[in-house]
Amino acid sequence: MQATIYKSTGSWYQARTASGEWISCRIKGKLKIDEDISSTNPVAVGDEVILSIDPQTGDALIEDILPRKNYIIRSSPHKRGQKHILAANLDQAWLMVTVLQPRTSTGFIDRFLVTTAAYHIPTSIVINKIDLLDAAAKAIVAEWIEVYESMGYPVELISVKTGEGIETLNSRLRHQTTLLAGHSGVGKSSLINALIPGLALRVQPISQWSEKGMHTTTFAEMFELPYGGRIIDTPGIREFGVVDIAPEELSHYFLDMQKYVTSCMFNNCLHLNEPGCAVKEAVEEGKIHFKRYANYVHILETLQGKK
Ligand SMILES: Nc1nc2c(ncn2[C@@H]2O[C@H](COP(=O)(O)OP(=O)(O)OP(=O)(O)O)[C@@H](O)[C@H]2O)c(=O)[nH]1
Ligand SMILES: [Mg+2]
Ligand SMILES: [Zn+2]
Repeated sequence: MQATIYKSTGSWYQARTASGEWISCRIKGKLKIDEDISSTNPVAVGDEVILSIDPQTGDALIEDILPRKNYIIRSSPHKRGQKHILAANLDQAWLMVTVLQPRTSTGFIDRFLVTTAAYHIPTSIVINKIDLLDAAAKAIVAEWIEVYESMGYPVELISVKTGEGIETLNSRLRHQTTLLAGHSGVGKSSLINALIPGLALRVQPISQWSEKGMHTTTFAEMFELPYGGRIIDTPGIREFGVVDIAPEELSHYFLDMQKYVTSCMFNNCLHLNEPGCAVKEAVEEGKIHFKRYANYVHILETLQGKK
């Protein structure tokens, strides 16, 4: 029997069959796992699985995972080598960010965008809590819009609190499977509550002293949208480590660098100190934002194991 994984707690899973039946299941002891991926979670939300019923206990077991169309994977910098799949089989990813309460860094944004580019997942940036913006924060938002829209990432400005911008999101979610990711406290679960009447997911104010979220959502879970389509709520990500990308490939996934890399003198140019580097030239001429380049160098160093 085939089913889709809607929720994963690590020890049990909530699956839904094509006919709409909900089944809670566990992983079969000797499930064959894709060795190339080697993540801490072998089965992720969005996975299509084959279930069987154990004749002795009556438990539903995950026998097999069907090949994934795509997935988003990250590492935790504090647990070296440990990789985690956020979700699989996505049509798009939405990265929710905030300038205030909490502050999202461009380093975090760029690490996420590199990963979704590498797996060919269309990605948008959703800036929430625009009701809180003062003049300085508005300037940061304007800069993000300019930098990211110019390389093709849609940027949406919303406030779940006032409802501003929410209506326009519906048409972009319809009939799509969308992953919603971001730091804890940016308002992911609040947005899903606003989109699905009666859902009432738990939300919590951010901590007053640290200005950071409280990690309210603890497991990824997918929800059906009233107009067709599915959205995946995820636990807040503290740090998003880029994995499984070769250092010499990295610049191909920086959409603003992509068009310059073929003009570098060396075809294995890492765009650091090589002569005739078209990427560095574009940075010096202001065609690539210097912060994007700084984030590139930082990610490159982590991929090379220097950090
Ligand atoms: N001012 C303001 N507060 C908001 C807005 N959206 C959400 N919040 C508040 O932000 C806090 C965190 O919201 P959550 O929805 O729990 O955040 P989350 O991203 O799901 O957090 P985790 O589950 O920890 O990852 C709550 O107190 C919300 O009421 C907004 O547009 N403006
Ligand atoms: Mg949440
Ligand atoms: Zn170069």
